[in-house]
Amino acid sequence: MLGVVEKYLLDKIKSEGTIHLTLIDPEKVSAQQAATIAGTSQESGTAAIMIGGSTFASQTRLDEVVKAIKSRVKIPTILFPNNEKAGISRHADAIWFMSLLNSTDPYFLVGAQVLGAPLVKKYGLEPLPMGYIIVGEGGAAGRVGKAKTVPYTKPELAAAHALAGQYLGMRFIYLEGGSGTATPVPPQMIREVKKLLEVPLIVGGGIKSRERAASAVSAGADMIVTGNVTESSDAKQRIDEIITAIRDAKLNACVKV
Ligand code: 1GP
Repeated sequence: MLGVVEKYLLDKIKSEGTIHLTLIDPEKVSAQQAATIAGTSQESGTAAIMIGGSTFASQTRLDEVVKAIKSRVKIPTILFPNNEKAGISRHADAIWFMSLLNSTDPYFLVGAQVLGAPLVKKYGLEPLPMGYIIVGEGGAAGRVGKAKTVPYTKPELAAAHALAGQYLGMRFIYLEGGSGTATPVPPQMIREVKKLLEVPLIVGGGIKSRERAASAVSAGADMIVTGNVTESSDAKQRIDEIITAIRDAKLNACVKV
C-alpha cells in the first residue's frame, strides 16, 4: 500500500506535471531560519520540504530544525539523510530510503540502510525507496559518498544505473549533480534516463535560475530539487521565479504535444 506522502507526491506529479521540492541543510541554517525558508517556499508553491546535507553530524540539531519547519508548514517534510546516525529524526513525515547506486563503499549501498531501518520503523517514518545516482562533478555528496560519478558525457550509463534501481524496486530515482555545482545535470542525460524509466525522476544540483529549471523540466524531470538558492538573501524572489519557470515550461511542453 502506498504511504500518505508517496501518494501525495505521485498525485501532485500527475496533476501538475513537474513539481518542486525545497532542500534545507540543517548545518547551514538555524531552526528559525529553516522555518522561515520553509514557509516562504510553501507560499511560492513548493510541494515538500527535504531536510539533509552531506556533512551534517548532530541529531539534536536535526530534530530542532525539523520541529521548527513542521510548526510553520503543512506540506510534507522528507528527510534526506547522509547517514543513519545524524540523518534520522522522529519529527519528520517521511524519509528518502535511499541507496547511493554508484558508491564504491558498501556502507552507502546498503550498510547505512540496515543500521537505519529499525529507527525508521520505531519512529513511524514513511520510507520512500529511492535510487540515488551522483553524476558529473558530484560535489560534497560525491566525495562523502565515495561515488564513482557518472560523467556527463555518458548519459547511457546514468540510464543503466537508473533502470537497475527501478528493477531493484526503487520507486524514485534521483540524478544528483552535487549541491552548488557549476554545471547542473545536462538535459541530454535527463532525457536518456527519462526515456527508459517508469518511476518518477528527481533532478537536483546547481539549479539556481529559471532557465536551468525550465531546461530540466523540458528534458523530462518529474521533480526538481533546489537547495542553495534558499540560502540567498533574495531567496523568496528566486524560489518564486524557479517555481513559475517549472510551471510555464510544463505548460509549454503540453501545448507542443
Ligand atoms: C543537492 O540536489 C540538491 O543535494 C540541491 O542542489 O543546493 O545546488 O540546489 P543545490
